Amino acid sequence: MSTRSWHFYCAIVDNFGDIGVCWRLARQLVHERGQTVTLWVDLWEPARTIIAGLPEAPVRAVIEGVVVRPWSEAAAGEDLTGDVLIEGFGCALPAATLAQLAARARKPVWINLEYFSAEAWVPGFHLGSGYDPATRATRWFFFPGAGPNTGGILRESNLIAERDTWQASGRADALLARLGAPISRGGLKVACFAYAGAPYLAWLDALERERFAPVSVWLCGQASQAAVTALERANRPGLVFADLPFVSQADFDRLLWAVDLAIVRGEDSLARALWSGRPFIWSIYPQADAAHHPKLEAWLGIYTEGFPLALRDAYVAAHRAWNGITPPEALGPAWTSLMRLWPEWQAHSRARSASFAGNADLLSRLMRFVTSAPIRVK
Ligand code: TRH
Repeated sequence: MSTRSWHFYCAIVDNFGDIGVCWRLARQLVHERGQTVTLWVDLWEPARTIIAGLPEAPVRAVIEGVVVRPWSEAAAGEDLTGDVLIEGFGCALPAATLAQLAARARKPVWINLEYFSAEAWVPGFHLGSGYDPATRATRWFFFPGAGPNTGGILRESNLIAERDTWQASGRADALLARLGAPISRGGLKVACFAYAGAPYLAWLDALERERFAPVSVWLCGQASQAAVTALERANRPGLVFADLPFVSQADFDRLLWAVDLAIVRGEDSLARALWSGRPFIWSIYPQADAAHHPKLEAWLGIYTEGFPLALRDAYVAAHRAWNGITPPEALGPAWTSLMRLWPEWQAHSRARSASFAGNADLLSRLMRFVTSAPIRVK
């Protein structure tokens, strides 16, 4: 594919998922497809948490080949729209960008990159389009998803091979030591990156009760760290806790490759846990009107394909309790079952990772669409 110029806009609502996905995709476009990418970010400070090397002051910077700019620099007089214009998660583009889009005779391919969902409605909406009378441009809706007629899941082309090499190299302990995580040899290593409202008490009780070895619990992100501190972590002799610093995305991936089991949250860490090939629980981002519940059920329905019945039942029950579909007390029995099925859980996590990795990734699907998308000239 020829080199196109991409202008990619990201608004950071809260947390790190939006900028996390935009940054991974922007880098992939440059490194794997040789594209020219400008990533526009509205909030500089949270962007600096994810994009290492950004200067303190919000000014144009080139990081890993991606031009990163603050929205405040998006002013008339230079190209703000490129050949491909990506609106991250319906962020509503800056006024200067919209004005330029309206003024251009040859419109860019304008894509709204949506949130991942495995729900059944996604294939019907993926690559739907709408005409915007204000700019006289067509906007396409690109939905990441789990099935063939969706936008797929973000996965770097060398990720699985890199993971396999890394896991075989025995570098996990060195990584954990570097991150300041105490290592109990032979014990179960657990990483937890979840939201504030999760049933931590029920989970820690279950973890302690069902342990077949010493358990190290590495807490990522302030929400999990604060919640577990509130539960008096010192009073749990069977569990060793450590708060991890916020690490680079590369180290976050490796952390998931290093642990035996992870609790992850949001769409980006879900994908990374899937690619780890290790057992994980998805602490889904809570939404108004419990809209996240059908979203979770849809994912579980697809992800647990091929799980033996007992494993599937326990896995689904644990997710329902973790995410508030059933009461927290339901987590204990589900956890007991999961721990009894531990070798099977491990094997099926590996197998699902491999089968998902056999599907076309998000970038390939996006490139295929961009190459064939009709260009509107007005
Ligand atoms: O941060 P999140 O909770 O993001 C969420 C979701 O994306 C949600 O859909 C969105 O609507 C909401 O924000 C506003 O969870 P997520 O998606 O897993 O993103 C976390 C990112 O942070 C991911 O890219 C991994 C990265 N990360 C690190 O790079 N280092 C770390 O130490 C940790 C803990 C995370």
